[in-house]
Amino acid sequence: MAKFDLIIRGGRVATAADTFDCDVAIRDGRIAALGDDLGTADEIVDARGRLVLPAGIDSHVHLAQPGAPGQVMADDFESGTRSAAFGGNGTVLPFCLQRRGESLRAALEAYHGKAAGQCYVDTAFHLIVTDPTEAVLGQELPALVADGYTSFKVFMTYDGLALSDRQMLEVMQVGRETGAIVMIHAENDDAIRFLTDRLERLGHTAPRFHATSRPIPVEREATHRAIALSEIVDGRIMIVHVSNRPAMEEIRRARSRGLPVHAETCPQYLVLTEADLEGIGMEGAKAVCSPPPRDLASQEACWEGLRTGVFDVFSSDHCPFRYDDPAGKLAPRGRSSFRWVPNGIPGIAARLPILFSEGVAKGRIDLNRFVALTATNHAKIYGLYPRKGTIAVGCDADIAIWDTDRPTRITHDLLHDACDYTPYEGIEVSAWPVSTLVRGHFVVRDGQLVGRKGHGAHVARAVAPN
Ligand code: DUC
Ligand code: ZN
Ligand code: ZN
Repeated sequence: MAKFDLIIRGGRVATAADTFDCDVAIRDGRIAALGDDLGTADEIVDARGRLVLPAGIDSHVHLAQPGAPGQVMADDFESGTRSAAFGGNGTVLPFCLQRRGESLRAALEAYHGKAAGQCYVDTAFHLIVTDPTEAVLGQELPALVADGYTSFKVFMTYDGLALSDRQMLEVMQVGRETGAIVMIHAENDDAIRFLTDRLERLGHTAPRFHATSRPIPVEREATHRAIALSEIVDGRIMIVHVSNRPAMEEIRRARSRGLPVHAETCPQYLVLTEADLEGIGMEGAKAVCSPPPRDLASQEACWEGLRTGVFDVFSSDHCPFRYDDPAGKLAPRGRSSFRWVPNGIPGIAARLPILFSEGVAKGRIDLNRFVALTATNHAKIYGLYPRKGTIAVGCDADIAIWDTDRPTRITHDLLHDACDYTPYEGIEVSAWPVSTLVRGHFVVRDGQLVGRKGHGAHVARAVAPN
């Protein structure tokens, strides 16, 4: 009998700490040995000339999330996790949205129902808290943390989602007491409403005014306030989808005072700008997300933040809506104002090739930082480490095999999601994750889907150490 199930032979392996040439042996879904001459295996995969990296963990994705009336998210768990696998990811963390009046348990049951048997890669849910009742705060959240749902998201804007400062404090206090991390969508709701109403009165309704309605101070103020609230309860927070330098400065200042403030940025803030919201008719709606893409200086700031550690994680914020679809972006609710365009863009498959090509290949970040930003730090912060997020003996064999000499023009058909466009159409990348393994099984192999729908499992998470 062969010693191992699979050996990935001859590749260059990188973790968040080291880069080394070795073979990777897998048994029963886990990494069983690293080294040379590891012995026999049922299957040997030749990875010479390839990079062998921890599969990506994308800790910010929206799949099958209910939205405003008439809006339908393009990806369900099947198409979303399929696209994730084509983009080199082994685990994704989608949000489970509590609707007001609904219990979190009921919301979770519905999400598990949608995901069961549908996933190609592993999943773990964050909980979006929109209705922090006494029962939610006192009973449901602590019990759910104990069950392995160790992160909550709260919104400072959006009808039906936004919490008051008091409510944010209540949720953060539960985070403090249970060890869960609270993720924050930081934008000032009143300022957005004020600006949106004014723009509409002036007849400024084209998609490009989405950015005008959410300028940088809207994000900076809310980031500052979220940090101050977390300081009051001494809680650990993650500021998600940070788009610009002034917001980064708030985070940097908080860290320099020793506060446990984490931060995330996303591909749209590296390669898109406000100009992508322009275009004929509603074309710019394809780039409508919040916070909006900014300018070239903001892109540079975000690169600096990735390099210097302001950002712990780089996620896609995959939030897919079709464009030419009654439930999508073109004519939301039959109207053509940016106000009604569903906020969010797809990116689950494009995230890693973009960061690798623009970051590692162009010398902005090194390979080990790439691994930290795309896998290891997600696992550490969200309680999946050391089971996931690195290549070491005993870990789940979640691995992406990369061709780093593969000039590719991103087109929507490469991404295998259920959207009808990508905002990254036409971007040239130099590398692509050609194979993805989840717990030792190929999901994508040499660019072909070979995995079994249903192989992806839900993973209970620990509370991460401070
Ligand atoms: N916030 C997100 O996290 N995703 C998409 C839209 C939004 O506002
Ligand atoms: Zn958000
Ligand atoms: Zn999001």
